[in-house]
Amino acid sequence: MTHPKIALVGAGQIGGTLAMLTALKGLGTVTLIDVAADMATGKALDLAQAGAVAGYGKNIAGTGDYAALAGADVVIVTAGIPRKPGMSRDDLLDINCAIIKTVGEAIKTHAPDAFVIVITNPLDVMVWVLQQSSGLPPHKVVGMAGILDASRFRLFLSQALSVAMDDIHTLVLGGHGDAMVPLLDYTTVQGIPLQYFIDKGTISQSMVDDIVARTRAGGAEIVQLLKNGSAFYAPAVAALEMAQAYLRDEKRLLPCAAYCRGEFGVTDLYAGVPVIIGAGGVEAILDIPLTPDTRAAFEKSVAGVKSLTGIVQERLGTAAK
Ligand code: TXD
Repeated sequence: MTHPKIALVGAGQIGGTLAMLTALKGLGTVTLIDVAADMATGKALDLAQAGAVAGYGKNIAGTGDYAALAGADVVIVTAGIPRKPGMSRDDLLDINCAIIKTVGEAIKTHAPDAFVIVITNPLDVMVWVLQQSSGLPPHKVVGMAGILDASRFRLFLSQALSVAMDDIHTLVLGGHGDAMVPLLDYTTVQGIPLQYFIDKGTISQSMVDDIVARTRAGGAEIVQLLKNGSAFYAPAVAALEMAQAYLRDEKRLLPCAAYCRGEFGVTDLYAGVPVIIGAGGVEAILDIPLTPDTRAAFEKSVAGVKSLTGIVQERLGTAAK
């Protein structure tokens, strides 16, 4: 695609950050869409003016009209409300479900060929609602969470090991919630397993356990500090990594919320799994072997997604099918 169109539904903290990053990376033209139309228009105008200095083009638009989705190659959805201190991601279910259903129907009408990246929480269920209400094929609808969770785990581990984050590779799978599963068996530093550093005494098992716990609470830690809103810089760069993999056919192997058809024993549900993202969207899901303990933790995490999705299926009825 020479000049791809990237539509950002939700022009709030993450949407606005996404717009700036997209423009700076030259990934494509940007259209901000928000029910707060003036806010979308104002941010677009501000970003276009920034282009005079930053050197990117002026192709940035803002509107409250979903018709502006037309022709979008990628749609990134952050429409919804974020958590407040003390709230769980699941507490956002009712209000964000209604919002995402509306957005999905708009995408069905205006951008049925787009690759859709959902960010709105509770993430795994919201991706399911978007896919069901848009009718897009499941491989063109994906959720952003695992990359963000892995970025938190990589930061904390790099601090503990005194190694560069770039050299740490890991996967965080399952639901994007307190039971998410960092895969310690698949965590390496330039290919050297984490266990080597534990055996050497560079880091203790209890320190690793603390890093897992801090990763699981990573979102709440920032919500508590910000008081009004949740993380937005890291979620934005994570979603952009997925969009770029699609637009440039990069065949990236990334942890994302993808529609499972039996992988890891998960059926008709979105869950965080290792996927390959390229021009075909989610081109593959890697059903990698898990140790019994990790498998049990994964199944526990996905059970939470399954029960929340079941609630939504009941509320939306067959219309969601
Ligand atoms: O890893 C992840 N997936 C999470 C996701 C990481 C961080 C944040 N997570 C969730 O993303 C968070 O819990 C929220 O559900 C979304 C968006 O977070 P953000 O911080 O960007 O929220 P804002 O700043 O409130 O922006 C949301 C915008 C706001 O401007 C609303 O006016 C708009 O969404 N909104 C809508 N836009 C279009 N259409 C509709 N219907 C709509 N309703 C609200």
